Amino acid sequence: MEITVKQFVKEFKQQFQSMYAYSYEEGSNEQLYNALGLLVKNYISSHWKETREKYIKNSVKQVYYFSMEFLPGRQLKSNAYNLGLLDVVKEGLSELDLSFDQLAEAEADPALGNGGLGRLASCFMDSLASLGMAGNGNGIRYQYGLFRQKFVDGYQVELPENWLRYRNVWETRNDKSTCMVRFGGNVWLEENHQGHLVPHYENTLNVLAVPYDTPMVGYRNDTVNNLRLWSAEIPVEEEANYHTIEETEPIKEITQVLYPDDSNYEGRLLRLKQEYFMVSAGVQSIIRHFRKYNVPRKNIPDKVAIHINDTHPALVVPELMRILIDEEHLSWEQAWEITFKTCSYTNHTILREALEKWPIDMMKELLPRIYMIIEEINNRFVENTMPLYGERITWQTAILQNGVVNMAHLAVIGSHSVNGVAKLHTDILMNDVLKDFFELYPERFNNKTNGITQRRWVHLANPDLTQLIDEKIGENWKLTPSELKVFKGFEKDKDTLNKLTDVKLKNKKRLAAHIKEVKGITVDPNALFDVQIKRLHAYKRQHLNLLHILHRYLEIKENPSVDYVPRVFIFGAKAAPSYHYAKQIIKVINSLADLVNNDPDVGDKLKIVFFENYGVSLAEKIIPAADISEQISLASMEASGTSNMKLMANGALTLATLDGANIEIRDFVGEDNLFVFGLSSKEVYKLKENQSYQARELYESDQKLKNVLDALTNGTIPNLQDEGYALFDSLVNFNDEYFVLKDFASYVEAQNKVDDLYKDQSEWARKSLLNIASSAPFSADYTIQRYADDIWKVRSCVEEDEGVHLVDE
Ligand code: T68
Repeated sequence: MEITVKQFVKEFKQQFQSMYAYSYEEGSNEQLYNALGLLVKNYISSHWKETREKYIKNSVKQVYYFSMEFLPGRQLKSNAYNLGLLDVVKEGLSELDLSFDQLAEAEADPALGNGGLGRLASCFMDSLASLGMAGNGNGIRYQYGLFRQKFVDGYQVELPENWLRYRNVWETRNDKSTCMVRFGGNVWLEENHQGHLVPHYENTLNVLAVPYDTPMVGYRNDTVNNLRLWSAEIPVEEEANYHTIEETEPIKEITQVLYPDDSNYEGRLLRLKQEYFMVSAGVQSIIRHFRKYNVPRKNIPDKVAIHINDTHPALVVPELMRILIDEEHLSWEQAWEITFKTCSYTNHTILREALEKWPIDMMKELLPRIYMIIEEINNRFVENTMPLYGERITWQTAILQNGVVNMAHLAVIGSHSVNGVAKLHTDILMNDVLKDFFELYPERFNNKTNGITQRRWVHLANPDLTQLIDEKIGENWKLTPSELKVFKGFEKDKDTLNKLTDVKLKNKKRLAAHIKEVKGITVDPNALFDVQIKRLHAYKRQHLNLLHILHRYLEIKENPSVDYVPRVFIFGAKAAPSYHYAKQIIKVINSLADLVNNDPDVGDKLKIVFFENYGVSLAEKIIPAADISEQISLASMEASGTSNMKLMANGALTLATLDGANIEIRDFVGEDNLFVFGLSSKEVYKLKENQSYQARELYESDQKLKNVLDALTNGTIPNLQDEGYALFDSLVNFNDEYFVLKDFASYVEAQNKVDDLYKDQSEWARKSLLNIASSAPFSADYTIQRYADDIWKVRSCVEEDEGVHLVDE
């Protein structure tokens, strides 16, 4: 976009004045940010309109990514960057004596997701737009995002996240495109004059779905796609029926708050309401938009792809059937053909406790018509499957089982494609979790390893690294990520390695200053920065990290001259509010931090920093400063992981089990350039199968491990209630479900190798460079290209010479 600094300055002043009726010099950071955001949005709006019109004019196939969660992060910088305006904006503001970075910090970070799944959805939005593909997001505009985490005396406390407090400049409320969503009541079918069975409804609760649209700006290609988030309101014509504020609550609460659990299915009625609300509004608006295309309904799959991000939006399948049958009057067979060809599904977890199974009674009562359709889908499935595959497989794969609706089964049966998010994960789906389905429909299964957008996670988060890469290999890698491999050619170049070390040090100094500011802890930027940032969960094994730190602490106490490389262990993690054990782990880490950080015997050898309120914005600060990336889940448990990719792209060396996408990281960067430890997934499966694991035996036979575990309960760590005992119990007395003790020795050994390598700074820098140069395959641009080719069958709508241009990896 062509705008001069002079023009920008003029427009910014005008924008501010028209909003606040005084001069910008008197504005607060929030006000200045709002004015700037709205101005940038103005610049976006013509492209937004043109993109939409172009798609309709050319009858372009549209992808709709249905997700209960999106984690876009702050948008000002990223939008200005993708538009090609960031430098102009920065320069213009500095002419006005304003700091861009300071204003950018005033933006609320919309925490409309729990973690990896929501962030992946947002990386995909960025890549879809940057590739010039017609990709729409469909989700919920939660009034409160994921809770704000605080530590009080080391315990996690959850506070409401009122992200809309100072308005949201990026969204546009779109009153022209509202939809009505119906819940409950009675439904019965009656034949009309044409002989169609039509449903009649009575006593339903009617909820108005109001869309708020947010532009998704492509990287320098004039494409602007749409993220549509729905908000629940009382229908205007029904307002008179509501007499008190309390009576309006059941409606307003539908989009009030995000469920804060990323791994445990609770089966709350409100959650089911949220899911159907988002799905129904989304599908209705797709069908409405499809009509603009003027093609027969049987061609819906040629013009529309609906993606189901985990099972949360799986009601898309019966909802699309409902609309096609009840409102478009198609036959069951016609509707099914369309639905199944339109939908595709991604699985993100193998955790049994996370699988959604809604009680039939609940579904029937809340969504009577939808339940009828699910029952019919199930009956037809059973009828078709039984004669070919027999009783066992049929009942194992049915949608209705033991009084529940199995949502994964609904998603698989209703989709033409089912994918996992890393090679190992997809293998596990095919051979274990969905193995019966793999027998029924082998052709539906495929792998799509996750990816990240380098634009946010490297170009913007790490400008100094970006500049160094530009200086060495030119700028092509920004449009063609695979070009990054050229950087490998510099692995022996002293100048490059020195500069790379300098960049890292500079980033670490910046993070050290932030640590000082928010935690009051002084850390040495020359120490090794060891980072584990992700949700807190037993399978991710933050407690394995904890045990290793405790081990180091005990060694230092015993022998203060022990030769450890000074380290800063950095954590960022939220625990689900009801996940007691995860919260106990947080408390123990925080108490250990108090002990270690204040022990004069320890000095700089060991520091622990547990950041509060980990999220996208904090990740952007931490990741560029990381030396070690901790990816230590029990093999087979982490579907993919994506912080592993972000950290690698920023030059951290990975310390990992062979789990999720860590395996692909190893394959791309080579065994010598990361640290692998622990059980393989095969070994984990075997150990579980033959039930031979005895955690207590390890505790009793390994003296070092015993010392560490005893330190959880013998008063070494101050200020604990029963949290140390809880950890000890789970690990020793309840046989250590995630094999922490089993992997401990090999983890400690790998950590010692990390120390050894760090002593050789130029060798460390060489490996770091190789990691950066090998990270291109994890560009979400490639991931999206594969979804587009294999699943959605959509193509770029921009000219060959515009924007991101992918050649093979
Ligand atoms: C994550 N899943 C996977 N779930 O754990 C991670 N779940 O391995 C993977 O990299 C990532 O998805 C992207 O594929 C989640 O983040 C959730 O957040 C979630 C939320 C609600 C309910 C269940």
